Amino acid sequence: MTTLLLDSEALSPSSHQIFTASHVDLNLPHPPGRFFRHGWQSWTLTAWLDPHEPPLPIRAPEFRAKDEDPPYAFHKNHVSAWVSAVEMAKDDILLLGALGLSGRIELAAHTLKGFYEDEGKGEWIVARGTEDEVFARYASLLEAKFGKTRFEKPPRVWCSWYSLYKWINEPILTKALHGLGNLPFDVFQIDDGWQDESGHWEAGKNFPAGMAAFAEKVKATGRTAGIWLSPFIVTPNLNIFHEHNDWILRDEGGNLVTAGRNWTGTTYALDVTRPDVLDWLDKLIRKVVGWGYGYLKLDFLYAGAAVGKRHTDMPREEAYRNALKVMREAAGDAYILACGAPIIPSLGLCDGIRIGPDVTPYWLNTPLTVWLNNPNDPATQNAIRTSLHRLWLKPLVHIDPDVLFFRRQWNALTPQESQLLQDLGTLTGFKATSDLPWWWTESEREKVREVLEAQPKVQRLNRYHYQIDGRVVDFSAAIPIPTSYMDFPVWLARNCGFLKIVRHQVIPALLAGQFTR
Ligand code: 9PG
Repeated sequence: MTTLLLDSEALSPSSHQIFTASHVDLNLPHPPGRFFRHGWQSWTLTAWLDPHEPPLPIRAPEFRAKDEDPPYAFHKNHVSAWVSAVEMAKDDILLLGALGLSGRIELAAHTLKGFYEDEGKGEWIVARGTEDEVFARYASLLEAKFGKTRFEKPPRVWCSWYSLYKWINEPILTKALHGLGNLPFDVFQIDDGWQDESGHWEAGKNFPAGMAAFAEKVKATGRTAGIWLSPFIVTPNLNIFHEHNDWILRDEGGNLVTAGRNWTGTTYALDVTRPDVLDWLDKLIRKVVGWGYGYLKLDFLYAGAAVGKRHTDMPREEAYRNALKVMREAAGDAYILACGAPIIPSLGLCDGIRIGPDVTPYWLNTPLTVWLNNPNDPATQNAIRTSLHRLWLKPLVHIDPDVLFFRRQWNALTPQESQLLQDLGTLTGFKATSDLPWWWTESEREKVREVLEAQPKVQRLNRYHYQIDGRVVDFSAAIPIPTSYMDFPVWLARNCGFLKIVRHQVIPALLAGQFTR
């Protein structure tokens, strides 16, 4: 073990140093005003936090597996994945960043403690300067180490999830595809629901003509066909779960490792170091690309880096990156959007990456976010907060803040909240929506065209204020992290939250599907 002791005051403004060590202790002259916490995967909280407030664990275990970096879920101090920063004075930021795959940084009183989870040695950067300067410096080192997206411009995407959820079928998607007319969408992407189960990657009963036939329909409109897959997780009802039970990752005690819940129940993680699993992943991606899909949204990727005892013993994020590389090679020229993905280990192997939790057609689901202490939960406020703190990744990879809402129908966001999300889409340059075209009024449809075509001048004024073509946009409303110190029973919070999902997400989806069969 090599611990490097550094005194932050030895670093002059606008400078940086690079070191190799397994541990770095960066002593601060006084407790910082703010601490930048970077979440492990797409959905995990990323924000400037008040270091005096201790971390609050997510109260429901199924969300800890899905949303957090599980080994640190109950850590007494704040732990940041790969990079952290502290605010020592106004415009005087100190950043400590790892250039290796398993780097973590803990804030312990006056010390930033960097460590590699696998105890290995690795590179670190310490930088001092303005917020823009230090994050740009870190990003350029990451680019040199891991590479960047291969596509110049992010695609403009229609995605089926945030209107139809899993209730998709061939007729309704065909209607949506044709309803887009000549709006400038580059990709038409089918989300979760086309398959019968995650792990059995064949057209389900709602796509009787098969997935290749649907890709043909999309391509005939001049667009790229996109499809969703969660290649690293399987559900327990599947043949592969029973026939290849040894493919499932186990913990040290021999128990199967669950990868949290999705909309259909508990999922399990594959052991992605097994040659037979890698071969299966390779064939899966080649099959889907062979069907005609040129845009792959690969979701729940964190499961590839779950904690467990693997066939080949290696650090979990290295196992993840190797498996992603296999899929990258199998995908050829297809665009890969990584979702639910550990951020740094995905760089250079994906073209786009989701940088926040899912949006919803409402601001916050109070029972799920506030009562359960889960700022990673799907909700537009949570999505804006985390995505906004990851804009510094833009030079490396297309950053996807999730879809924008243009519809007023089936949308409980206020016009100001919808606009804020659209402005975030403009900042990232990654513009997508799930609105069903027949939900738009004529003027909403025109707004879609305008936003998709716009290339405004964007200027960062300060942390939460941007100027977009002369208009000042204030994101402050999304920044607070509301918490509750009341001990609501977890079952009650879950059920109340679920009611909100039914009211605003499930019912509109079911009604839309009902009339299109
Ligand atoms: C499809 C979706 C969409 C979405 C992804 C991911 O059960 N859950 O709490 C849960 C939360 C988020 C989630 C799925 C399930 O979202 O981010 O864009 O593709 O999967 O299932």
